[in-house]
Amino acid sequence: MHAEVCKHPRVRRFSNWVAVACLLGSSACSIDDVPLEGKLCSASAPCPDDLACVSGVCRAPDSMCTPKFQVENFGVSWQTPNTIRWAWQPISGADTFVQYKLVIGRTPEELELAAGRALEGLSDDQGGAIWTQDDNPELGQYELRLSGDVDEVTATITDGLEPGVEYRAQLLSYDTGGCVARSAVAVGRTQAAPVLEYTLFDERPVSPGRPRPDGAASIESNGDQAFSGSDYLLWSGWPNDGSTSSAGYENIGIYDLKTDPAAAYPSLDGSSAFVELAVAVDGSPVATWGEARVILGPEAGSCAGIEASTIKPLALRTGPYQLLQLPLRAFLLGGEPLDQDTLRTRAICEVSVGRTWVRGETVRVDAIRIKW
Ligand SMILES: [Ca+2]
Repeated sequence: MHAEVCKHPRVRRFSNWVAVACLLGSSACSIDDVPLEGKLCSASAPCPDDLACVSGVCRAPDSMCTPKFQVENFGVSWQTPNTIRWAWQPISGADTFVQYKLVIGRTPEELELAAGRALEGLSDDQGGAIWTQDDNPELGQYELRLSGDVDEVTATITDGLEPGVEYRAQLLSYDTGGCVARSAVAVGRTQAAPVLEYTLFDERPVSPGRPRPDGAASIESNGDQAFSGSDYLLWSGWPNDGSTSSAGYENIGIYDLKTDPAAAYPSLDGSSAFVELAVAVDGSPVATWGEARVILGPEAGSCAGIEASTIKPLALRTGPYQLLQLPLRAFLLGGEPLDQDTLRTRAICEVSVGRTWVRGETVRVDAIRIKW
């Protein structure tokens, strides 16, 4: 008759079992063991079997509370060799929202283990099996900031995944009542590793491209600041000279590339091709409305008369470099996905990311490639 008895679900609350257990003289048994719902908990002090440790407090599991905040249509919106973008639709309002957590695993057992740990309030390092707002800030927000509109958070990207592997994920939605709704389980498989690539920017010399924004971004050389090699693109942000009030929109990347698809990447496969770029934002860890853009010229080798294709909204992480992998088929040009014919006949003129940057934020971009 030790602690095990007191933590057994049958002795939850003021039951006779507790009294019996305590009368039998267990030193580990005291009135502190009851009531157990609302009790503080941790990895070393777990809740009894029928309660979940949610954010450090024992709570009744999902089946015993009615979630006030839920999502529907949780699923995969795209995959690349090392990333999967998961998407959903909230069906409840912002007033009941607390946060999302996304759990991911390779097997049902791994997923359940990750979900259990997340429900206990545990997390892991950047990436891993439990994704919270500490990994991707949008998971802590009902809507994206600085959009000028209401743009609900409906997607997040898990990166650092292995190529050609099946992953399953579940979205946990936390509400203001302390209840957690678990979405349906979605299953995706990362693409196989790419076999070919074409570099748009990494190290000097840069084929005809130039840093954007023109005159404000530069190519710097410092191995500690670069994602790979020593060269990287740097935009130092809005000048603190009163010329920008507090924030403004800008696209950061490389432009005037004038690629010739037939010469540079004749075997490009639009079904698997993605643009990869490393982006490091030094700024506030808040998910704002953003976009990635691939600008196309009218024909091979020409950027006279350009047209922008975009992925939006795209929330960027702050901190160390994030290696974005964005499928070319996910970029919309005039409302239609980029197709093989466009990619094989028209120049790529620009690859960039854009959003409203607050004064003081700086951006580095490196290692921009098309891979397929
Ligand atoms: Ca580089």
